[in-house]
Amino acid sequence: DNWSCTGVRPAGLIIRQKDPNNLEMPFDQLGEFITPTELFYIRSHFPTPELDPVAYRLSIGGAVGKALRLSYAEIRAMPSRTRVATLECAGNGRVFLVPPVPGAQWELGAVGNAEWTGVPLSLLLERAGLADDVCEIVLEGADRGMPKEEPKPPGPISYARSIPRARAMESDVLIAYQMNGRDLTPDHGYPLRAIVPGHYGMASVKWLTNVVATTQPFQGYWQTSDYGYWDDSAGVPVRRPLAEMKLKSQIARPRVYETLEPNRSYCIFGAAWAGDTDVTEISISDDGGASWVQGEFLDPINRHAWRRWKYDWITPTQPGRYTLLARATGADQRTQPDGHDPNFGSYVIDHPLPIEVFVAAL
Ligand code: MTE
Ligand code: MO
Repeated sequence: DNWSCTGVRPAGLIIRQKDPNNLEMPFDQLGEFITPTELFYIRSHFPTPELDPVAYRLSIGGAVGKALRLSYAEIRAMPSRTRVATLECAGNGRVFLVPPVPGAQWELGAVGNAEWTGVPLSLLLERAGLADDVCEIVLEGADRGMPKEEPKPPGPISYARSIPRARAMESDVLIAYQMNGRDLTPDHGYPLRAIVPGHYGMASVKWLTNVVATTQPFQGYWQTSDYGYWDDSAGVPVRRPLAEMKLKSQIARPRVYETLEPNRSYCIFGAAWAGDTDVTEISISDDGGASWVQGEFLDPINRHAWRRWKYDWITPTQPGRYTLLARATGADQRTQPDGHDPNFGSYVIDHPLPIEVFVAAL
């Protein structure tokens, strides 16, 4: 009956778009710390490319001393690192925005936490030798097509994103070939993908074929038109690329419109994460934010990985509708904002998302 903390987990994903594959995890199936690969959301702009690992080459070029072309076997023979990182799509939670905005109507499940194994990108960049004036590293995938939104480029383009040079040189940025101890699945980027821990998912380029060192900020479609926001902190709005995931928490159980027995114990269960700070506190409200209580974490702090949390709730005795909220606080004492910032358009839905439930009459 009360399965909220037991981790019962029927497998399966929800289709948001059939082709290309855009599927989300039913977030009420949150269980273990590591999201099983078969439950991990898939977000692809174009059909999954079929890449032959024998013919496959990864090019490292641009403003480097010595351009490299590496085979899959060569990459796999290099020193590797394994780390856990949470990936969240910048549009996760979009269905909660009122009025509705265009784009895949993600509920809570365009987020997951996996263990990634691969070669630190810094190792490859050190081998290639970055020119002094390199400011960014562009990551390009093998998938190509016409983007959906205006302004459209003159012809098909490959999916590409950049990260700042300093970030690219951090040892936790991986050219990954394994997810949860197995070779990447085709939808998750086989044979190789980037993993940029702490950044929204769009930075973790799948089917990675080109790494390009640039001396100018990259102006690609998914860096400027899409996955960008308006920064008006200087008084004049400036378009900037999305980067670090914002502090956020989500309730996995109960589910939206779940009906609960009155005056019973119920384990409210969820997860919280952040891109550039550690999550240190979790607060829960059962009255739409009028009052808050502290929940407890089930996972220790582990930079760039989420922390699952719970709160042992006694459901109200009064029947009716209740709005549950969860709000995380970071090590820097920041908390989630009250509402969505329109400067982020249809992205960065980082305010506490209301989960409405019903308490039945006795
Ligand atoms: N990489 C390529 N080549 N093509 C893509 O469409 N989508 C990005 C990113 N990497 C994408 C990509 C986005 S928007 C997200 S949220 C993550 O991949 C999703 O990774 P996943 O499908 O493994 O969950
Ligand atoms: Mo995304």
